[in-house]
Amino acid sequence: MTTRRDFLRTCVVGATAAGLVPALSGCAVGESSDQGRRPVTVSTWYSGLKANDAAWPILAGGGDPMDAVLAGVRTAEEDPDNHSVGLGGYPDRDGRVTVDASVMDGKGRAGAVAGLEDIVHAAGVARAVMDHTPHVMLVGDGARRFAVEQGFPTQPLLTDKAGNEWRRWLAEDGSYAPRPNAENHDTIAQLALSRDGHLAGACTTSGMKWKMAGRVGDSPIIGAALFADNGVGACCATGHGEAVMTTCGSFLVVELMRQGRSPEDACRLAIERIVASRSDWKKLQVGYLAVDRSGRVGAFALMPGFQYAIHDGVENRIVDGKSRL
Ligand code: SD4
Repeated sequence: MTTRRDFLRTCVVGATAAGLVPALSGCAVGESSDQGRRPVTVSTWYSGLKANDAAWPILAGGGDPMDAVLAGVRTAEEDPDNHSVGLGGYPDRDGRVTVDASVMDGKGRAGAVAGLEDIVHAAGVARAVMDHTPHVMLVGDGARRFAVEQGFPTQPLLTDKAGNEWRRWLAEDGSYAPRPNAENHDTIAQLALSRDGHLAGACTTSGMKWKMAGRVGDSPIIGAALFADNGVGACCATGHGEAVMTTCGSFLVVELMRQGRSPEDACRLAIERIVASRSDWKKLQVGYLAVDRSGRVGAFALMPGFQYAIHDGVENRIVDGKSRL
């Protein structure tokens, strides 16, 4: 089985032909310049490659970066082999799959759902909350009813494979003790920056494996797993949601960028905040991924193993994030 760790793909795309390669401008990811800004999209984990591929044509064609990230994260939501997102997600300790998602754009608009059941495209429902309600977040049955009203199809999210693993866990252990580490996270969060400087992000997850019924993590919390501000940049998070929530992680990263920190440095400092606040930090994984308004990308994680994908029009590639440990 190919894992995200033993695989590094470089996909040269035909962006030159499409006239979309500002590579020619000389402004590479990692440099800061508003002039010659080029579109870029970044996504967490190995599944980010597919998400970036889905998002790129929209971004490159001058489309809305919100449409781009929703097309991107949808690929993970629909993938039954991704057990951290949407269809095929691991259930809670009672055997129910509940999903959380959020979206935010750089103009301060946001939507979210939490504890949603039977809907694959949770991030799409989050967007509908943003676009069609006066609210930011809907949860549980209210979120499900709203999704159905909005025309989202319903289907069971628990697959045979995930259900069998859950039953095995019940038989062998059954105690509630989340053991987050670098290998059981695949939540997808994606950010996109358009050529004209608009940011958008989406985050979607089935949350922690065998979580307590009713547990909601960071993914649908604006400012925790996702934050965007066109004047500064955007950040998203994956990993141990409780550590992200209690440090307002993505908001913190954006505020640090506002103070002049590079995306990587801002992510590193937000990771330091977790280290300072939790004595158990060596047992946790959290990864932050950020892009600033000029297209610079940076990331930082608590422990090794955090990967993310960058698509900048020249290539779509996996990058190993730096980490504290
Ligand atoms: C959560 N942050 O529910 C999510 C889990 C995660 O990769 O990111 N998994 O806490």
